[in-house]
This record gives sequence, structure tokens and C-alpha cells, in this order.
Amino acid sequence: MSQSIESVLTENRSFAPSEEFARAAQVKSMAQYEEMYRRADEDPEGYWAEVASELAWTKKWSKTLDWKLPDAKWFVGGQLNASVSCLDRHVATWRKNKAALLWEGEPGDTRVLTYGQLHREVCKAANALIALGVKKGDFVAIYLPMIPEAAIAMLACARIGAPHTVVFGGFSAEALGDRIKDAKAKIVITSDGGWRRGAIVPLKENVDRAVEGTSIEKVVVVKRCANDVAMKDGRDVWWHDTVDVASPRHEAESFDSEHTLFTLYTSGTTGKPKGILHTTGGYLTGAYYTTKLVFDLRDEDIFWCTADIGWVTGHSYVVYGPLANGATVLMYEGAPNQPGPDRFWDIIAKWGVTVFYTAPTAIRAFMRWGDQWPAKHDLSSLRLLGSVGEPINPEAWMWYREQIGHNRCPIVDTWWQTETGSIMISPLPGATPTKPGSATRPLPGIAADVVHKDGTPAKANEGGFLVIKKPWPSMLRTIFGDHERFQKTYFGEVAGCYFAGDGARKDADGYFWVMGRVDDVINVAGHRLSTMEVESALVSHPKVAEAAVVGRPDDLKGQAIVAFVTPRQGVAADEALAKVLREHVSSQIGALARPEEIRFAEALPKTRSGKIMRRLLREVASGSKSRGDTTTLEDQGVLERLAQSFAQEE
Ligand code: 7RM
Repeated sequence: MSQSIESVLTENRSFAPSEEFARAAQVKSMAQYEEMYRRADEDPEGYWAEVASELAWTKKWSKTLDWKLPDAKWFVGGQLNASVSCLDRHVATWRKNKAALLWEGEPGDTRVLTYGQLHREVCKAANALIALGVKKGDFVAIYLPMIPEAAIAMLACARIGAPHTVVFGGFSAEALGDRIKDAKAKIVITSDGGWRRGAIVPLKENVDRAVEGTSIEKVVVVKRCANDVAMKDGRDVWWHDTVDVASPRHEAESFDSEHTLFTLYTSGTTGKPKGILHTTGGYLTGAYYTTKLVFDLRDEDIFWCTADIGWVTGHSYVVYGPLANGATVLMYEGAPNQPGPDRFWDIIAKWGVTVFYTAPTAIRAFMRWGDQWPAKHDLSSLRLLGSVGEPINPEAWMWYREQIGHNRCPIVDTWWQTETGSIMISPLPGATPTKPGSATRPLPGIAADVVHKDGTPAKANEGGFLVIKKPWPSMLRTIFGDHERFQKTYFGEVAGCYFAGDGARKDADGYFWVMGRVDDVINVAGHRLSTMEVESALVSHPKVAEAAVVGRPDDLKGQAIVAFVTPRQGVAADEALAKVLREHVSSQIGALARPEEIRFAEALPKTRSGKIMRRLLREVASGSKSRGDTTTLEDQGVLERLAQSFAQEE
């Protein structure tokens, strides 16, 4: 949700960490933060080398950073295995018998895996993948619900040097197929289904449709729902038939620091999602470091990040970051309101969750469901709360603090992206005084700033582009298969800087207020989508001549999708067509992309050079009072007059 300038400037409440919290924290004061920031700024390579050396390397790097904009290589010549840093090194200590994974399924079934057990399962899965023909460098697609096998599969891939490409289970067969094709994946790991709001998500059926005509040779199927699924002879194998019989012993090979750990698809400004590529040493350093600093994890903690592993938040803060720290993570399979609106609070009380990390869209839903739901449960185990995915509005921030944190838990509002790999801007819970709605200051080592297009710094409270001026270890290395797009998108906008695509301002205290995207990316319930992606889905329908998609502010989801559609000649523009088109988008991309509203127009407003005037459509869609407040799109005359007045302005 983007915030108005007014709400930002009048927002002067501030909450300092309690002395009690600060005393035990990793970073205990702003003075300590400033000192760390200064050290990292003066000697970034020395700083990051120190952090990286806390991982398990089998060969030390010869050069910390090789930087030729836009190409970064971190810990050059170093060798490691990500799964060893996450598992083997803990198994060699008392943590062998510590819980690594606490899991709860939506129906209420539970599983607990110690580090020792998780290590065994990962070794078995690694051996099984090798037996299926997966080699170092082969891409493995993972399309699973939130079950332990999802983490096991990711770590098994990492263990054998096979990059994973996790696809969120809410994506359609079509979207899965596109990603499999782009990554040229050899194997896909899925399940007979997953539980969501009491129903089974038909993952295997989607896979069957997605893999037609692709490079996929094998489909590994986890049995989750005791669901009848068709198994194709010679292609499909059960996880339990292959993994359960594999040897639990696997000697991990070390890989180059810059070996690809994974690609993860995310939406950009075009219709084609980008395969964001991360490498082993740098990514793991970032995930490890930020988990330690921002979530201040201790051995007694139970850390619950509610993100699905299909998103980068799930990669970094369900799997790699917490496990690299030897922490205990909780994983939940299903919906937050199944069977009732208090499922999350029930889970927190039942397992004794201490650190809880979720998205503003979820917090706003909880607010709407009512204070009685969290009040029913004992939330006294919580000591720290986190937020991620979109700007958090101050109202939701205050509700989170009062109703969930009982005015006792610090809140860390963490700004970062799929591309950054790990958290970039966030309070440190024992040090940073927080202001509701601000992600506060960049982490030590992160040279974030707000600048104008020409790279000059914006003044206090002046809006500008959020950029990062120096390389950091967990930065993306490329867009898979399109290095030129990588260069243009991230390093072609503001000279010399990484451009994040977000607008922001810094206040007089140097606190960052992220305002939201400045490109054609929209954020719907914390899910990142491109307007062009939804437009492509719409125009692929035979009854559509043209479509333009914009985001409109939405109290719950942050943004809602509004599609302006011009039907083909002779096609009736009615509610029935709107319904068909909404379903069509859902089947092309996934339910998360289904337009909230479809508005029909005889023609779309365009500039003389033929560009759709999105700004005008955004104003129309949000019913802006400043102009066009009585506009209905069916009134083409009004739209044309509006377009003219916009054209005069430009
Ligand atoms: C982690 C994640 C990235 C986009 C990013 C922003 C928005 C994320 C915050 C935020 C304001 C935050 N990766 N965003 N976190 N905006 N405050 N704390 O979400 O690649 O899926 O999305 O999300 O616009 O560019 S993502």
C-alpha cells in the first residue's frame, strides 16, 4: 500500500527498544550500529569477508570481491556446499539432536525433524536425485506445498550442485510450464496435492499439463494427500519409492562460491517473468548475516516465517538463513483462516513461537477479522515481530504492535527483494528506534540511498529512487538467459547504482520510507506481478482485442488489479464475459492474478505515439477525486477528453 506524503510527514511516533531486549541482542545500541555501518562502509571487503568466514568453507577464497559493474563475483576461488553450512556442521555438534524443523499441516498433522534427521533426509534425497540422473548444473523444478519435503528437496539440490527453481504452488500449469521451459529443467518434484482451506490443490495435475513438450525427463511425486493421481510409466516416480530406499550417507562435494544455487522467477515490467539467479557463497552469506542480525536468533528461539517457499522470503527465511544459523524453524502448510481466523495464533501458542515474520496484507486481514481472535490465545512466547513484502501502513503497524506484540515486542519492517537475496533495510531490534511505517535504516554493509534520476541524492523528505550504491554479497548475478536485460533493468536507470524499482524518501533522521514501485510492477497481497503479464493473459483470449491493466489502492491487498478491456468486434461486453476473462487470467497465471474488476471500453486512451496512458487509467481505476470522478469508462467521450487534458500536461 503506498502511503500519502501527509501520513508520512505527520508520522512522528517512535518506539525505542526496551533495555531488557537490548541487553541480550546481537546489536545493542545505535552507537554500535553506527560503528558497524562505518566499518563496513570503510572496508566493505574486509567486513563481508569476516561475515562469510562464519560459513563452512572447504577452500578459502583468494579474492573477496571482483566487481566490474554490473558483474559481481564474491569470495572468488572459495569453495563450499550450502547444505553443509545448513546441516552437516550443526550435526557435528550438540545441535544434532536439536529440532531443525517443526511442521504443522493444515489438517493438524505434525512432524518434527532434528538436524540429524533433516540431514539424513537431505542425504537420501540427494542420492535419489543422482540415481535419477541429475548432475551438477542440471536445473530441478520444485512445485510443492509447504511440507518438509519442500525444504528437503531444496537442500538436496544444493547438496549436489543442481540449481533449484521453486515455483509457488498457487501458480497455474501454464505459468509452471513457462518457468520449466525457461530454466530447461530436467526434473520436477511435486506432490499428489497440498491442503488449502480444506481442499486439495491439484499440483500433480498441473504438472502433467505443464511438462508437455518440455525438457522434463522425470517427475518425482511426494504422497501428501492420499489422493488418487495418474502416474505416467517411465516418467513419474514416487518420492517414497526413490528417496526412502536411498542411502542416508552422502559425501558432499564443494562447489565454487559463484556456482548457481538457484533461480527464482519474479515479475518485471514486461510480460515475461525474470529468472533471478543467485549463487552459493554470496547468497548464503547474505541470508545467514541478515537472519542473525535482524531476527537476533538464539538457540532457544522458534522462528516462524509464514512465507511460502515459492517466494524469496521462503528461500531466505524459512530455509537457508535460519538453518545456516542452526535455528529452529516452524513451517505451516495451509491457510491462516482454516479452520478459523485464529489458526496462526493457535500455532504460535501451541509451539511457543518466539519470532514471527509475516506480510502487511496478512496483518490487515487479521485486523479485519477482529481482536477477539488473537486475544483467545497465549502469545506471551513472542519476543520479536517482522513484516515484509510491501509498505506497512502505520495503522496496521500499530495494530500488530498492540494486539500481537502486546506493546512488548519490537517490530522489524524489512525492505528487500527477490533480486537483493536478503534483507537490505531494517531496524535492528535491540538498537533501532522504530517509526510505524518506516523500514528505518540500511543494514551495515548496505549502501542504500534515495537519489534523483541523475544520481544526485534527494534532500530530506524529498521523493526519489531507491538505489544501492555498492555491491553486496547476496545480490542477483543475472537474469537467467538474458544478461542484457539484467544490465538494463538494474544498472541502466541510475548511473553506477543498482536501481530497485521502488520510490522512497529519507526523513531528517535518515529513515527510509518506501513508497512502492515506480514501474509497471504491482503488489497484490504481497505478491509481485507485472501489469503486462496480466495484459498478455487477457489478450490471449479470443474475445479480447486489447487490454490495459493497472493497480488500484486496496485496503486489504495493498493493490487490486483493474483491467480495462476492449472486446473484439461483435462481442458483447457483459458480466458473463468479465467472469470468463477473470477465470482465463487465473488459469493462465494463477488465482493471485485474477482481476478484481474488469471495465470495458470501446478504445483505450493512448498517447500520439501509441502508448497506453496508464497514469490516466490508474486515476480512473482508483476513482481519483481530482479529476474524472464521475467517469464511467463506458462513456468514451469523457475518457477521450481526459486523455486530451493529460496529453496537454505531458
Ligand atoms: C521480499 C519481497 C519486492 C518488492 C519491493 C517493494 C516491496 C518488500 C517491503 C516492500 C516496502 C517493505 N521480494 N517490498 N518489502 N515495500 N516495505 N518492507 O517481497 O521481490 O517479491 O518484492 O516488494 O516494492 O521492490 S519481492
